[in-house]
Amino acid sequence: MLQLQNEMRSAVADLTAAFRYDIMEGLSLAPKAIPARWLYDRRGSALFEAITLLPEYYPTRTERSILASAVSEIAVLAGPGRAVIEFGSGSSAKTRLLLAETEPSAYVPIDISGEFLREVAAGLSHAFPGLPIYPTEADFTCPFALPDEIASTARLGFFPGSTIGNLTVPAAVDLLRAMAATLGAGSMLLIGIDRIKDQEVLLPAYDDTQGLTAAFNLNLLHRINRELGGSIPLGAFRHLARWNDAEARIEMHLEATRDVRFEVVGRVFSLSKGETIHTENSLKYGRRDAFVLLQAGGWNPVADWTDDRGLFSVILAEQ
Ligand code: AVI
Repeated sequence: MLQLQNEMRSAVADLTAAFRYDIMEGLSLAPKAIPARWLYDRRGSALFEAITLLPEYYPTRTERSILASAVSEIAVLAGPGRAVIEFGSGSSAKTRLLLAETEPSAYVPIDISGEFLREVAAGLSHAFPGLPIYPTEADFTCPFALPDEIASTARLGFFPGSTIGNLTVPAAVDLLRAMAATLGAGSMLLIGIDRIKDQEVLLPAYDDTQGLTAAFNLNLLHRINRELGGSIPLGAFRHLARWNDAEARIEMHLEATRDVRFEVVGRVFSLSKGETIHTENSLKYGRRDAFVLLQAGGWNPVADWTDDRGLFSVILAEQ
């Protein structure tokens, strides 16, 4: 018990130190940029969940409807008896679809938040009473071990939501390679990847009329003030979403609406009016770009599915 408490305390201390480091580093860059992972504190995660329900935010419901119509084909291609390994917070609707159809031998949800994992596992064990579930608390961007119980079981990795799009291309390739190494020879990967499309569809998805995406982005400044004792005047910033065509990505920024100076951990930072803090990239991929990305990451596409407007891709790949 004491050891667990000490481990939890040191994990929290590590996270706080990493947050402080990334913020101080990111605010010192020119142009300023902060890694997107810090958008997801408790409030940020709740706001993101709310974003996925917005009429403008097409990825979640489009991916879900693609999966609903493709899942029986996926089940045939993957075959029964695989352990399904889900990377990141299991959005239960999509996971349930997959578990219901693919006759898995086990389910391994992987998430950095133990609390979240326990909730997911409890919900799913009611819905799938005979299915062994092995919640695994890990940062899947770093090397980690799968549970011993599935040591000799064929695996199907599941990485929905186009989370891969929040990484730069080299980081995405590294992650896909790490997944290939973790899942092992003979494994398959089912991945959701958002597509390049018209700005008329993309921009509202990242700058909605209800202002939820703006609140999600601005929450980062609240977090810096609260956790690092910052003095950032929140009213001096606005949410900005823009399409970077050369990089095929939506960028989120926090733009200074006037010249502004503030302190974080005793250091003074300043921005001129119009200057921004870059807070997120969401890369979009054409069909062939996505195949090339997967191949560079050690995965050969076997089949892919899209919706009738070609907004989103679900791809099944093998090693
Ligand atoms: C989590 N990720 C795939 C979302 C996206 O679409 O890039 C994060 C997000 N940012 C703003 N809205 C949603």
